[in-house]
Amino acid sequence: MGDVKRTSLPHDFLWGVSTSSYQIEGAAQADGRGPSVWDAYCRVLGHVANSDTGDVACDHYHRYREDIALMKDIGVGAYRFSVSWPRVLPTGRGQANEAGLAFYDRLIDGLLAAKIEPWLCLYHWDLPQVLQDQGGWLNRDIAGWFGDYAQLIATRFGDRVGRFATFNEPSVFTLFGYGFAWHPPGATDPAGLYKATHHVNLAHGAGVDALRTYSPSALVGAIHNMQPVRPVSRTVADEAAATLLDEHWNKVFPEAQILGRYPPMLARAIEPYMQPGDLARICRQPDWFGVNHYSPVYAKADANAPLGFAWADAPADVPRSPIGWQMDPAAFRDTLIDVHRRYRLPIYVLENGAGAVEKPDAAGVIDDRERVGYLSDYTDALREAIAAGADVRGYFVWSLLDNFEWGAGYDNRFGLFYVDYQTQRRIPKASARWYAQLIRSERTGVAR
Ligand code: GCO
Repeated sequence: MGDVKRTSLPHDFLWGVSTSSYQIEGAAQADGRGPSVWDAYCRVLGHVANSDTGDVACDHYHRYREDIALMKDIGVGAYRFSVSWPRVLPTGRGQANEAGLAFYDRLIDGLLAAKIEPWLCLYHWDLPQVLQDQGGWLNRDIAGWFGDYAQLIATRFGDRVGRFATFNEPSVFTLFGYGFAWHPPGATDPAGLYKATHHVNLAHGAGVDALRTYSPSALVGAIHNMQPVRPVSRTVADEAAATLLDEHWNKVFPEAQILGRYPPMLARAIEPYMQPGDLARICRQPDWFGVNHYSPVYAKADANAPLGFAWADAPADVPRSPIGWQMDPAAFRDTLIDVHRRYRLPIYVLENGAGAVEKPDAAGVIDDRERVGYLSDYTDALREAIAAGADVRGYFVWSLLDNFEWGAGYDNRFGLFYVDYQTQRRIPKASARWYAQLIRSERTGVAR
């Protein structure tokens, strides 16, 4: 792909890194933070590998200054993080927790001082447990609760934050939480899934309205995992499974939010939970489209699964990352081109990266060449997408730090920086140096 490397990126192309609150902050009991659904879910045996929890995580709550310094060292122009709803509103709504808000003030001010643009996501899955106790995403009132939370955040931080996202990967937390019981609340309840899906979309609409009202200059969007869904075989049943998973995974949120419609199969399933005017409450033209992408996914029919389909393994012979995820940069390129054609919005890749089970060698070095290979191939694919006309304006690596990888606990590491959880020491991996070099060469126009 020699020519591809010379494809020039827009001069203001944004290089960044991403994290999320529950995965890195720790300080679960500090300064009045309330419990989230993940705190509760982690405590049930069997939910998370090694019974890991986010109680301490990377202790970013106390070490954010050091983490900003790491970002500055790499030279990123932007940092995407999420606010922990229960840290700023321990009871979900009503009285705000000043100490929690003050943490994000310090973080944002530190980023701005380091000339790193803060990108703030309102929801990366850590719903206040008290709201779960009132029905959580099954309670239609949650759209209003989310709107009030968005108002608080816009009012408090809108003077310094210019980019807001409502939700991170709504399809993942709804499908895993209500379809497969892999995330809180651990349900396998198709009716609950359809209802929760619709209520998340209503909350998105309410959130966008609040952000735009209380922070009028903000540029607002949402972050969607977009991955081609492939049938594991060419049978009619597996093809139908892939089409249905594709509606859940790639369509039911962005199509409702941007095009004002539900995809055909899910439109029928969601219909009973809709009220007149709902799609008009959901549909808002965003300012940008956030894409998270790692690999294609495979679907198969499964008559015993609650939704009639199941995840399937990728074919045995495909290239894989160290934790077994398929590596297919062409699928990334095609996804970006497809998102561009469908939505015609500025695209920011807000997550891409590779997981590994790794540790420093005897010399204390983490030579993560597989991750470097992955990032190199995927950023080349991004250039190809741009050369083909996709309006991609930024790319953020997942993740700055190794962190709490949901059901996999701390075993799977995605960081550019290794975290020694015993000492909380951060160690740059080879990929951190590679990324710094990439950013530097793009900035100075030096050919790679
Ligand atoms: C997300 C992701 C992250 C994961 C990452 C690696 O939704 O943003 O799930 O939180 O850590 O995708 O799996």
